[in-house]
Amino acid sequence: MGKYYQPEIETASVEQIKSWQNEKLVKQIKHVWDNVPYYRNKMEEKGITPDDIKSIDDLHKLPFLTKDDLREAYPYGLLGTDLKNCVRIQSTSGTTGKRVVAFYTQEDVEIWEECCARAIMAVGGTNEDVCQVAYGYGLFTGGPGLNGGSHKVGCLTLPMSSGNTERQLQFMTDLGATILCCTPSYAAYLAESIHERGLRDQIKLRAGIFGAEAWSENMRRDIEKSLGIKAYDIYGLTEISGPGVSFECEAQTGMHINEDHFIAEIIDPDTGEVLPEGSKGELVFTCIDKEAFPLLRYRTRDICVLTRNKCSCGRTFIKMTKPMGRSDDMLIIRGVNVFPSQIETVLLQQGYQANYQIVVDRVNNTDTFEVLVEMTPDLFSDNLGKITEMEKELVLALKAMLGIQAKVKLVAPKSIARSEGKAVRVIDKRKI
Ligand code: DLL
Repeated sequence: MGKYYQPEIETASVEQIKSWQNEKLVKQIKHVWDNVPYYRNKMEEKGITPDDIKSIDDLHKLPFLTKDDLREAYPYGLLGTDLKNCVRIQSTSGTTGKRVVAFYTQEDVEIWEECCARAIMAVGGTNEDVCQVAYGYGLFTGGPGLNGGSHKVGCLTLPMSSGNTERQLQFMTDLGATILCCTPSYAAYLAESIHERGLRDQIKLRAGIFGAEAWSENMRRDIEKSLGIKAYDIYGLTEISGPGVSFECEAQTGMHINEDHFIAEIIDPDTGEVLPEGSKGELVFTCIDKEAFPLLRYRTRDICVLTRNKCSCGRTFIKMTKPMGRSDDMLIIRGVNVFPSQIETVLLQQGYQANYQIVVDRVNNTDTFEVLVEMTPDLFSDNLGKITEMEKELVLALKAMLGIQAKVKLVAPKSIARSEGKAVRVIDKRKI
């Protein structure tokens, strides 16, 4: 059983990795300078040209990119190649209705799928495995990414997408799925459903590849125990490709970053200063071989720590800890990115004011999501039927914006506590 998808790369010496990075970075800067006027302008504003970037030691000279840049350049402003060379988009919901749209050439898709193949082989995946992909398919990157990786490894791939638990369990038992890919909350829900139905003896799962949202070591142990599997973390973001930017190995002590494609830095989120290895800060990625969507120094807003210790799995790629939080106000609820501003937009569109509170909790390993909304005096009603009707309308409008179901509770005008400083919009009771 081979445990690496590309052993010569995954176990290369650190000098070799740095030398690949130097070479690819210099080429990538030229590619971006020549093809992405938006980024070229940013470089010119900083007074630098491609000649200033000779190796990764010069990376800090480059300007950062943020989600605001993506919004400003939407949809085509950061494209690094002709649209006719692009074969795919993926997307996440973005703030105030504007989505993040990432583009891929065929080569970009190949590399992304290779990264996912590495993640599957790192959990012991081979062509004898049956890989059940229960991440969402479609615009979300989870399903398509792991699906492609599973094909590359040669697993029998079950492209289930998320939801429809009865069908998930039927295929899992009938076809003997051995690897499960989904969000940790969905894995926990599936585990619970398996026990409720007395199916524990009929499943053959041995590994899970769970990511797209924060989950704790406790949750890992719960899932491992209840399904009798080893549960591994996987990380990624749409802007940088999707799942597989980094992945966990048998050591289960952090995720190896695919450094032959992405250079990682940790910065101080307030000053932008690059911090030394081992410091906690915001993760920044530079894509060094993407053609269609070549983001440089993209600020992920995820807070974590990078360390390069010798790993028992033999991989030499640097490791990142699980994200420990965010440097912006984005929430991840049931694997879906949610910004308070999106909720505000919906409320204003529906004639409410921006007096609301989001309450998130995790009950039985599943996220609960409630939005309390103040009625305005003219919308105020003591007719219970009318209120239920208005709540239902808001549930639908929020679902259309966010893609997930919230519980909505309308409350009397002025009943949400006013704050003297920043409004307390979010009450996150999850202990992760
Ligand atoms: O969540 C890609 C993905 C799909 C990763 C399937 C893993 C598995 P986005 O929807 O763009 O992409 O959300 C990206 O999700 O910036 C993190 O804040 C968070 N995130 C992703 N993976 C993890 C993880 C996908 N393993 C945002 N642990 C990122 C904690 C994660 N947070």
